[in-house]
Amino acid sequence: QKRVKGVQIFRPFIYGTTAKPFDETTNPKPEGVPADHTHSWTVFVKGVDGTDITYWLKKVQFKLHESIPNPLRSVDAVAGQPFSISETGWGEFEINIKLHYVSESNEKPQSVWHGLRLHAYGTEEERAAQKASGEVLAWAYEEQLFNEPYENFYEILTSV
Ligand code: SLL
Repeated sequence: QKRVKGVQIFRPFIYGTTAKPFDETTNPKPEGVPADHTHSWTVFVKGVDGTDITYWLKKVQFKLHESIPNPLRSVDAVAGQPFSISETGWGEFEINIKLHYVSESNEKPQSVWHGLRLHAYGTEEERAAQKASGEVLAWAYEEQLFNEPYENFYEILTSV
């Protein structure tokens, strides 16, 4: 297996959370959700503008707060779909997001940390905009770097 020397391939992606307060009209609380839960939220890893990233990303593990049942969640790739987990809760916490690359890459998994945001944050204007939209987004744009990829993985990366 040979590496392609002097080559770096970047693939953009987005990870983060989207949270919504429960509200009788816009986001009613589903049956069975505990009384102290105030929000529904989603944590995800996805391509930019719906771009497929499953040709380089095989699996994502989300490590949630230990107060949540089954805090370690594993999501396998489905072509064209985001890797995501949806939950309900009451508190903010740090989520560990572990990225597992396709086996052809020979890359070890890498993890990033992301702070779940339930409550509006930022400047007064930003908070007002979030309240008006009914959602709190905490999204991060990232670029995955593949340094000197193996030849067959280089083929995969560049044939999309
Ligand atoms: C805090 N340090 O005190 C944080 C912890 C934990 C949030 C937040 C539980 C949801 C469930 C939940 O929302 N935990 O019971 O499924 O703010």
